[in-house]
Amino acid sequence: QPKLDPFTTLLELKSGALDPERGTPQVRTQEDLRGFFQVAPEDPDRVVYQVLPMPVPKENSEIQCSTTIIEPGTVGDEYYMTKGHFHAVRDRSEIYLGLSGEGRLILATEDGRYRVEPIREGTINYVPGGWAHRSVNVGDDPLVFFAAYVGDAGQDYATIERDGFPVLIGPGDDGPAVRENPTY
Ligand code: PAN
Ligand code: ZN
Repeated sequence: QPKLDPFTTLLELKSGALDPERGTPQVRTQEDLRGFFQVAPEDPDRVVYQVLPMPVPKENSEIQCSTTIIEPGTVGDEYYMTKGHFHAVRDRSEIYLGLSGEGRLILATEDGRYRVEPIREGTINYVPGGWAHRSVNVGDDPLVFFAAYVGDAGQDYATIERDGFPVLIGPGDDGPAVRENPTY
């Protein structure tokens, strides 16, 4: 017998809003990102990003999905970004679909290889298992994308909090600049 009933939710493509909301939005402030940016929060209560979930059981027979909305802004020399994570079950993969704004997706392996990919309206980023991933808003408007991933993937934030990513992205002379992370 099927475990779940079908459902339909309207995703507003520009804003990322879900109607009806299907779970409690997860709100991340500058304070929540302490230890992920290179410097301490400048305006601790300010919202950096929100994740609007469509929860299903966290099992590998299911597909988790959500929209992420990252506000424009910076802390120190870095653009607003997500914490970033490896999947707790390392080989679990994910797909991002860009909806609006301008962003970058930083991906990194545990042995230090990295890639920087674009996120904007219409991009589809494939995040293979084993690659940590962090999204960065490099534009002046909110960055919005939809994510779908294997249901039991889970998120390992601790490894990123300890080691960071090989590169950082912040404002440069000719737009967004990718710099080596001195503390990686
Ligand atoms: C995404 C992320 C979301 C927020 O749904 O969870 O963009 O980023 P952090 O989880 O790094 O705070 C995803 O990659 N899920 O696996
Ligand atoms: Zn993920």
